[in-house]
Amino acid sequence: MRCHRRAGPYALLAALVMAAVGACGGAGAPPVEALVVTDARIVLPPPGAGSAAGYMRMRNDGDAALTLDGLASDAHGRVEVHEMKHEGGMMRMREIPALGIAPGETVSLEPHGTHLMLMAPQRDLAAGEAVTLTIGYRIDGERYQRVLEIPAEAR
Ligand SMILES: [Cu+2]
Repeated sequence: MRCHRRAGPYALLAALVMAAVGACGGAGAPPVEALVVTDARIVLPPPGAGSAAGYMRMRNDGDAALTLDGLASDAHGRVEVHEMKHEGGMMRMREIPALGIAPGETVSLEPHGTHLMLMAPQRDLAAGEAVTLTIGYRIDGERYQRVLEIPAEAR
């Protein structure tokens, strides 16, 4: 149990209360289950075009902030989180190196918004196949991961 995020004059009282109820931080999911991913899909590029896109909802069910910390695909050499930015009248993609998700927050990765970019394909993927995506994240400096089978679909 890690309760050291609390600070200030009430820290000791809070720690005592939490020790009394036998839980750290209340009703939220434990860190190993904090990241909940739903509606995940991968959209394949046209043949030979390179990068695929990943869309999903990521929810933090825990009591502490969560930061993404490393993504990997069994079918790609590199996976990044990208955001879309207006720059000089054009939409450009930019990497978000460490996406943060607050407790209770849901981040939607969707077309024309923040998304995953699955780059440097290592094998041919057909629609209907699944990609094994590993999502690493940190909570209070500890590392956890989710491993998901995500269906690939044609654009
Ligand atoms: Cu992108």
